[in-house]
Amino acid sequence: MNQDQLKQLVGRAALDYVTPGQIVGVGTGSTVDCFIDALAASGIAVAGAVSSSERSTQRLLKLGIPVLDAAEVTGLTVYIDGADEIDGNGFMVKGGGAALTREKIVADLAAQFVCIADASKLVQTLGRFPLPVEIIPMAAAQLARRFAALGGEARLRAGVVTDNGGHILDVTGLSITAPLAFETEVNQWPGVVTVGVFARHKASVCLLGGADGVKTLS
Ligand code: ABF
Repeated sequence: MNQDQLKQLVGRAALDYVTPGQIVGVGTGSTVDCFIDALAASGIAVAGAVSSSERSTQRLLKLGIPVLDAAEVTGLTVYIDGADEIDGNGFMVKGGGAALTREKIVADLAAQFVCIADASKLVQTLGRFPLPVEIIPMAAAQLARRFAALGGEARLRAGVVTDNGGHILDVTGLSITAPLAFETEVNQWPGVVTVGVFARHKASVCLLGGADGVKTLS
């Protein structure tokens, strides 16, 4: 199976974590697009979705799935989202789709985070994928210096303004061996809106699509 077929496989597999009548948290990206399409085709009548991006919102609405604002719920049973990298502990790098801030907000509402990914996303150590960081533009130069002190090279993602009006730094050259400590440290740097390490909000379950089908890591 090619990567698209693997994304469709895990998108369908995530339906096992959705029950009729509930409100589901929905992430962003091409794998999540497969989940949204599978959900719409499944006939599972969810009460609605809390979405992590305009991209996912448009897709959900087009397929007839109501979208609620995060402020309208007090919590979610499940949040379904992709990742750019995931390690064996469920720690992730996310943000390739520039939606990391709202993804973390919606993940924070959910009791369970189900990550759906093709096997190419599984890594031993996070950092091979350029780490996305949503920032306040005026802090860009100082944050680049801070990442350089950690061995990273930060580049502004050209032509991208997030749904929140923020800019994105992509940081290459990092080896994130302690994701929780790294996320906690970088979160405190002035000008950082969201760092794309999801360790405090790690995946409780990962559905990994590979040649042998879907592997469930938890
Ligand atoms: C999203 O999933 C983003 O955080 C991440 O970049 C993306 C992965 O996208 P795709 O499923 O298209 O590989 O949550």
